[in-house]
Amino acid sequence: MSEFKLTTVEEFEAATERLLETGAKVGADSWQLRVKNQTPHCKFGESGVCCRICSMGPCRITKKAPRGICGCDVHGIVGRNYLRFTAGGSATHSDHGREIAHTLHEAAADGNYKVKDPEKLLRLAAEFGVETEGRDIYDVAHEVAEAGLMEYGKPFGYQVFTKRAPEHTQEIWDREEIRPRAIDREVSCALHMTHMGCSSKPEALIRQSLRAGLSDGWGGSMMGTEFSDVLFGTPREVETEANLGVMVAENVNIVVHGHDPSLSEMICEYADSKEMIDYAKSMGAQGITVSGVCCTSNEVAMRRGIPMAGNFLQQENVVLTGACEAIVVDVQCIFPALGPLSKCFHTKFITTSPVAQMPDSDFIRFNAKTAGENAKQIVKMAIENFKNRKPELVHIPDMKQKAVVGYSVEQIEKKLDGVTNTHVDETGTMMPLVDCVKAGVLRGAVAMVGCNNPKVRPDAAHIELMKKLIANDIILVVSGCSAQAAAKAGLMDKRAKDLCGAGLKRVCELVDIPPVLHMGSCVDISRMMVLAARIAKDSGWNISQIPLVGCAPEWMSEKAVSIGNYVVGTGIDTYLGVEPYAYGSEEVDGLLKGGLTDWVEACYTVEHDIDKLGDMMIERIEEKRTALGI
Ligand code: MSK
Repeated sequence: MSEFKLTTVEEFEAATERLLETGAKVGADSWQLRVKNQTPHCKFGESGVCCRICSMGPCRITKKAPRGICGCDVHGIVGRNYLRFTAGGSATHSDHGREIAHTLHEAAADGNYKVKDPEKLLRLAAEFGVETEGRDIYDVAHEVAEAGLMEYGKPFGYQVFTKRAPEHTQEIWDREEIRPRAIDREVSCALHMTHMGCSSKPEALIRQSLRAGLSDGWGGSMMGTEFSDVLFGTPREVETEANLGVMVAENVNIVVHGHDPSLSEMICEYADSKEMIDYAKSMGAQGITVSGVCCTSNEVAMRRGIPMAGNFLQQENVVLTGACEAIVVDVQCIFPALGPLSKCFHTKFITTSPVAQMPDSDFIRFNAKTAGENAKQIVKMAIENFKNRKPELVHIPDMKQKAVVGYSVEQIEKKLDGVTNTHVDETGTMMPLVDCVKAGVLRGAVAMVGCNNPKVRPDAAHIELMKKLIANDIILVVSGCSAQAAAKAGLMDKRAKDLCGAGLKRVCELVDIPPVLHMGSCVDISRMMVLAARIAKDSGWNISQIPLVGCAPEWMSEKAVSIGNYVVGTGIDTYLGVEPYAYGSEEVDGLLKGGLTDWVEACYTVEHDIDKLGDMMIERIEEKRTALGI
């Protein structure tokens, strides 16, 4: 086995520089150039003090003009903007979950989509009160899907999955009136509250931000995760590779990008068929390589071991290799820049969702009924495009790392069971993990998630923080683009145990895991909520007492704010490396960075110095340990 060495951020950057040289040759634009054009950013927008909710404005709050035309002060304006930002994220995640529910409703024994995890389906049926005795599994699947869809618009009651939380958390949600009702209602209510002439009280706006976030994390996102597991299988430990070097120059390269696994699963299925591989060979290629970007990549990596070409700010790089026959996208986090960029190369930019339509793309409308035909058409298009490559533009950076991924809650339980050899009932136990924390072998855990953002040196914050935390015996559970940063660096290679403190190293060896556990895509942060709930129940601690914090050092999207709100709303202190657009109001800023603790026992900390951010998380974990007397 070759010697293990992490890939450095400097090496990532050198590879990108080389690709940008190709880009310059063909007149391609890039995010690096666009950032320069957009800097400095508008301070009104950045601090959240610009209101364009009605057409009397836009109003911008300054010392000279302390109120908008309607009389709203800076706190109301910033609070409204924050709530709208959250609602955007919550709607987006939840609509993803809804799509998966519709796909489950289409599942059939002889159809495009089948039930791959019937045990999980039966567990969900029990939660939704769906009868299973003597019924066909597909009848059950359709009724569970319908029950899930009802969670979006039901007129009464609360999100079913909130019952998964410990009693104490549920009591807080009820006391603070933030237990989420129907998912769509929380988004609509957010838009209603922020309409001209409605709420301008920061407390009310931030309270609804938490509730809209919780409707995502304990509603739409959780549904997205659970129903995807039923359809495509619950992730299990699997080996894969990460970084641009996973693309193969001799093969037809298809890159899947976005979030919804319904399309990418089908593409993987067809790209792996003998018919398509033979067709690729007949066109002069040696085979077909499917790799991924962003969370679609995480989905297929976790379930099939499909390699990860890169994360958010690497999406243009896959085209710049000159070896990408097709970049196929579904929804979310897709740069419209891919359209014009792909025109500089032979790459087909294929959009597939009515939700994410973009200029300069080939639109192949994808839906569950025609999924097989759609996927086949896309794979064929990519194969037929191989001959159009310009060999002089092809350069794939020789850079990749091995990674072990697939740590669903179920897989973590199984791993722990393997260590203890104790009897585990159907819900498993987290006690071995809790015992390690109590004994101090593990100091605690950090849930690191989120994007890249050009405001932070890409990937550096994720990777440096992870290295620091594992050296301090803090285990990481990660998702989204944070997970891909870790995989690209090599932190998901089991040999990364050698970078850990003695305690975590021992745990990695005993349990046979890497120190950074890939839990999936953005919607899969719901897995982390379930994990926290299970640890709380098994340990007898409240979630807010667990030596655990959340972190999004390079976040950028509305979804990330929605996530932050449900993580904090669940009682987990959350550390950010990028400031939300809220610092223009002392009241809103004060609530987010402290006041929320009185409501939900957790709040945000924002720190731009990444090393300090790491120190603060370690300090908070140690404070929690001291408070527990461990
Ligand atoms: S893809 S939301 S850039 S994590 Fe889920 Fe990555 Fe952030 Fe998109």
